[in-house]
Amino acid sequence: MNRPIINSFGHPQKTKSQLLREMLFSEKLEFIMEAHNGLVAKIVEDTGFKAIWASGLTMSASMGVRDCNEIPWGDVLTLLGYMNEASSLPILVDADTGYGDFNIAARVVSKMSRLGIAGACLEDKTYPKRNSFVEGDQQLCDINEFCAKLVACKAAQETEDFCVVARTEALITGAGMDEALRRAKAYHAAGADAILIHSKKATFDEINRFVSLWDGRAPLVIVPTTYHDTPSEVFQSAGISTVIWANHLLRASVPHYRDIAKQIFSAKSVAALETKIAPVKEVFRLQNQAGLEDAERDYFEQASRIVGVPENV
Ligand code: SPV
Ligand code: MG
Repeated sequence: MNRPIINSFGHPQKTKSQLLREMLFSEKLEFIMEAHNGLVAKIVEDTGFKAIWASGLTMSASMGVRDCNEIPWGDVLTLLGYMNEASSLPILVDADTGYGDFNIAARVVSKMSRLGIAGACLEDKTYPKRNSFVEGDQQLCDINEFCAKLVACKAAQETEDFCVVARTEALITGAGMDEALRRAKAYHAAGADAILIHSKKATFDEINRFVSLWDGRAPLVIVPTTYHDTPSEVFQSAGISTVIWANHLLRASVPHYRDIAKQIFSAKSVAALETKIAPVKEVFRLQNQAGLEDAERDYFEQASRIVGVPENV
């Protein structure tokens, strides 16, 4: 939910979108971790992260489909609803290209903001998009068309602080640095709250060049998947606002799932695995099983006070 979280004194605290906005505009380098379901969202929160990236790649992969809009956007909303309830962290959604034209993108943003999602990131490729690291054709959409999409999305958001992050894929598609800067400036003028500048290079140099030419008119967000060896201090001193660790928990799960599945398959037994897997009790904790038991007790006690029916009847 995006409603203000109530603190222990009963005072409303900040909404999720306000929290995300503060991160984007803070002086300090901030980090956002990916999640692709409610369980992972809860683990990200438990770890200490302040926000979640609902990654298009990892949500798709977790459903066994490709990252090219194979999940219908209604299903993305359903998944986001679970993730948003499982964790109190703000979610920045990877909304791909907005799943269609300006009209579809605006409808999606309106629904996401009503669901309590903190922000949406839209990228300037043609629909259906392909993951930025997939070899082959990567098409930028028309700059005016994308600006109109951003204007429509900002007009459609139904919570004041909802953040629209505009992502340019100009460097990914090979359109060049000047085009990346031209687009980033236009997207900010069209209402984007922040700019995500993406690169598939193995070093930070390309993004660093972009940052050195950027006048700071909007915060910059990066996704260091390929330039993974760059220390975060370098991002901080370059003036980056926010780093997204976009796919690492999904990728971590693959070898672990495979390893455990292989062990059980070949041993035809689950003996000796307990130290390598989470206890069932930990799964219950992540699901907030205790919350259900507390609620049941409270409601039945209240009901028995109201109607005077003895407990356990
Ligand atoms: C995602 O996480 O789906 C992203 C980031 O869009 S990337 O995969 O690097 O394009
Ligand atoms: Mg994506």
